[in-house]
Amino acid sequence: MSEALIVIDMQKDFCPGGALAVTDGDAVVGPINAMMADFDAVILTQDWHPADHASFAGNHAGGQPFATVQMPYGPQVLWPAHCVIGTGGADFHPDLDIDRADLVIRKGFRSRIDSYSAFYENDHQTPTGLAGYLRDRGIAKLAFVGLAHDFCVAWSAMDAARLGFEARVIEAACRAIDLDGSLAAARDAMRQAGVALD
Ligand code: VGL
Ligand code: ZN
Repeated sequence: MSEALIVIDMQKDFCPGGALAVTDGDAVVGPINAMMADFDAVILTQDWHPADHASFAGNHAGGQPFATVQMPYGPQVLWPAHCVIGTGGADFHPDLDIDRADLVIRKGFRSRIDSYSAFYENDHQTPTGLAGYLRDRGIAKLAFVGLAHDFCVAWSAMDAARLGFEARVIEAACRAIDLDGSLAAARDAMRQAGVALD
C-alpha cells in the first residue's frame, strides 16, 4: 500500500527567529529530509495567510496573542501575525529538501477563517482538496511530521483518520507550541481519533 509523508508547515516563521517560533522547530529539518526517501510520495503544507487574516491578534481590537476568541466557526486562538503571503517568514526552512515534494498544499489563505488541518479549514467542512488528491493517487497510508505537533500536525492527522486514511504521527520529527497543556490534550485526542503515535 502506498504511503505518503505529509510535512506540515516547515516554514521560517515557525522556526527559531520566526514570528511564531516553535521551540527547537528547526531541529526536525534534518530528520525529515532523511526520511523522505522511505515514502512513495512527499507532500508539503504551507501556512499562507493574507495580512488581514482573522487569526492574527493585531487584526482584533484589543486582541492579545495566544488568547482564545469565538469565531462564527468556533473557538480560535489569536496568533502573532505569521506566514503572511509573499513574506520571507512564509518560506520553507532553507534546509528543507523541497525539491522532493510532489505537491505543496497551501492553507489559511481566506481572510475570515483559519486552517490548521491539511484537509479542512477550521470549520471542519471546507475542504482543501488534499483528500481527493491522495485518493486519486491510491495513497491510503499517511505519516505526519513537522510543526506544530499540537496544532497543525494534530488536526491534520485526526482529519486523516476520520476520512479513513491509516494515519500515524512520527513524534520525533515534530515540535509543539504547547499552550496550557495543548500537547498532552492533542496526544489524547489523536489516540481517541485512531491516530498512531510512533
Ligand atoms: C500553526 C498556529 C497558527 C501550525 C499554524 O502550523 O501549527 N499554528 N498557524
Ligand atoms: Zn497560521
